[in-house]
Amino acid sequence: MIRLSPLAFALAALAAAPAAAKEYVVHMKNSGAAGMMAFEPMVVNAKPGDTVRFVPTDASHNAETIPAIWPAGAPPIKGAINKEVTLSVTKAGIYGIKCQPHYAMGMVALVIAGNANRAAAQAATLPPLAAKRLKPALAAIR
Ligand SMILES: [Cu+2]
Repeated sequence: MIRLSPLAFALAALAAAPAAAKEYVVHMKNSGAAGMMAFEPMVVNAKPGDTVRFVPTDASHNAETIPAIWPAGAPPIKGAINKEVTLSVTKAGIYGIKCQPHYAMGMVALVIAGNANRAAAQAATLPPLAAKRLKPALAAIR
């Protein structure tokens, strides 16, 4: 007869449990690592079930969906200026987020939770400064 220790039972239970959902925080800033007008961090690697909070650390920013970079069937987000908005990662795929007032200045972010919409995301037409910041991250998605 095989007897399992309590520790073995505990480890087996841990292995069977789904990974805990995580909450990420992205700051909306006038100046960040990427330069002027930036989401920080600019890229979040997440999984379905996670949430990403976009926090108005500095004034006059918002966070909303870039329609060309959004998983099919995932509800879009549109935060008001100076308001926090939370993205619930419901579908696997790539989520593009922009600050509407500073989109042309390259204020964009990515939440990468899979590659389901990779071709569309990589082909998306973006304002030049937004493309400059996002294209390297998009090109790295396999
Ligand atoms: Cu902004």
